[in-house]
Amino acid sequence: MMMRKCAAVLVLAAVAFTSPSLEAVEQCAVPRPILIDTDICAAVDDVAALAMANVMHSRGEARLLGVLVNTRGDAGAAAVDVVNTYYGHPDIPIGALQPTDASVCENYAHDYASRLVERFPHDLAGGSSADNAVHLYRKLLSAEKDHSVVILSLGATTNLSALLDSGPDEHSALPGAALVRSKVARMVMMGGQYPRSDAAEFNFALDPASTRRVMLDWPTPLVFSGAEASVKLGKRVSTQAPADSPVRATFEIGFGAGIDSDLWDVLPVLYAVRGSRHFTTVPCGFNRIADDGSNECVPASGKDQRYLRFSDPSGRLTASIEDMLLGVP
Ligand SMILES: [Ca+2]
Repeated sequence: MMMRKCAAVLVLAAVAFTSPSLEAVEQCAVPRPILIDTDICAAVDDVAALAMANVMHSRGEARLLGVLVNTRGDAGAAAVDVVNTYYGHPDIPIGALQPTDASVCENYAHDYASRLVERFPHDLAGGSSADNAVHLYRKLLSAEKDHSVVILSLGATTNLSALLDSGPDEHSALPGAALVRSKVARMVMMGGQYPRSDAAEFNFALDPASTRRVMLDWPTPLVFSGAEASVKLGKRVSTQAPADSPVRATFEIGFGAGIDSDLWDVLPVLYAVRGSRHFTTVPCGFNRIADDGSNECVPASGKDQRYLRFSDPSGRLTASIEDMLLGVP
């Protein structure tokens, strides 16, 4: 019955050239098809988020269609392949912002990406050997049902802005914005602070012009998870996960063994896959981006932009996330 209702909702949206409501999306498309756009290398978060997506993919809650890297360092895409390979999904497509370069993330989390690549099995040599991120977005989106894909933006918005600007190719005759409108149900973005940032948040400040472009022109609902929404964990992962786990290694390198620290990217993954069970959404109006990447929700009509509220006073949700990261594949 639910599948029939979902099909009707999605067909109606397609006929009306609109996006289905957030609530309809949450009830439909299980396992949920997701794409992750990551600044892997910059913070430990991205490895944890990618690990969760792999676990949910194995459990049949999500379908991880592909991973797009938005950092320039060549090791980033190979580090994604390390995590996917560990969880038994070595062939999940990986795209990269190109051209890549020799930059490392030594200022962040002790450059765990390069160290993972040295220590753990994978077969993608690096971002220069990966598909171009925008090309891969277009290929993967065009193969999915209309209004079905949830994009998770966990870093810079550079690939997303380039996707909007992309032209027709061998995968789709639609230009980028139309392809997104056709295939994407919504995008969940870690970035900003709500309802207004005290100072520019890291992700939005990586490429403020692209962030502003996405807020103005992205043609589906947007849901933001801000700097104020984080969980503190890592102690158990870095001491109890299997010794051959690249997730354990990342926490050891980035935080140190036995240390709990703040993570942000895991929350949007949970929301994207499981919907509003653990969260409430608050209308943002329009997320206005200043030149430095700082943000503010301002009243607007015609936009469906919301931010997440999350609380976990019992710590149960945080523990369940850490349980997922502890799991043996
Ligand atoms: Ca990130």
